[in-house]
Amino acid sequence: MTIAYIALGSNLAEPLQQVSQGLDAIANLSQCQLLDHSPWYRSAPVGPRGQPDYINGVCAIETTLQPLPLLHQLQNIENQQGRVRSQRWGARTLDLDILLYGDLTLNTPELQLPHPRMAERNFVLLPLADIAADLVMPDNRPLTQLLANCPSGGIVRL
Ligand code: A4P
Ligand code: MG
Repeated sequence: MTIAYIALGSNLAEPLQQVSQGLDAIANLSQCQLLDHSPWYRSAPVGPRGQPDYINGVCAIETTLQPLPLLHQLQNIENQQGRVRSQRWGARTLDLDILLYGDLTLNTPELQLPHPRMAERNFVLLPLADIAADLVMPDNRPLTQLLANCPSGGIVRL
């Protein structure tokens, strides 16, 4: 059993409904148990301008799935909720990223762990801290340190 943290994000087609439905779908995955989830946040878009604000949150699961099968299950959920990949960092109905899988560090083209951009993103770090305040990264940096070094604007807790 491994504890993994998953980031949820949406900025299209009723985002709050998309992330809530995504969370339900994660809770229903086989070999996964939902342990906890954060409140939802509204955040200004990072990436291409002119796209709507995002709804973001984080959940914790305990799983016996290996990292790649877990990624594929999450991509299935994204696809079921109408995800179309057109532009990198562009608007999307649902984005599910694996932030951490235990203390595993992985650097393959298909999957990088921890998620390579999580330290720069308050819409990931704040909800993560809501459910795992004492978390320490695989490289021994505490989450509190990442948060202290991350820009703090453009985000509201719902
Ligand atoms: N991939 C590699 N590592 C991972 C991982 N740890 N978890 C690969 C999930 N996927 C991972 O992702 C592209 C590829 O990343 C996948 O095929 C997978 O093999 P994608 O979901 O198809 O495309 P993407 O999400 O547009 O790309 P990317 O680079 O994951 O984007 P980010 O970094 O997730 O950024 N602004 C706000 N406010 N809130 C947001 O949630 N999200 C993004 C997306 C941009 N701006 C945002 C938000
Ligand atoms: Mg993604």
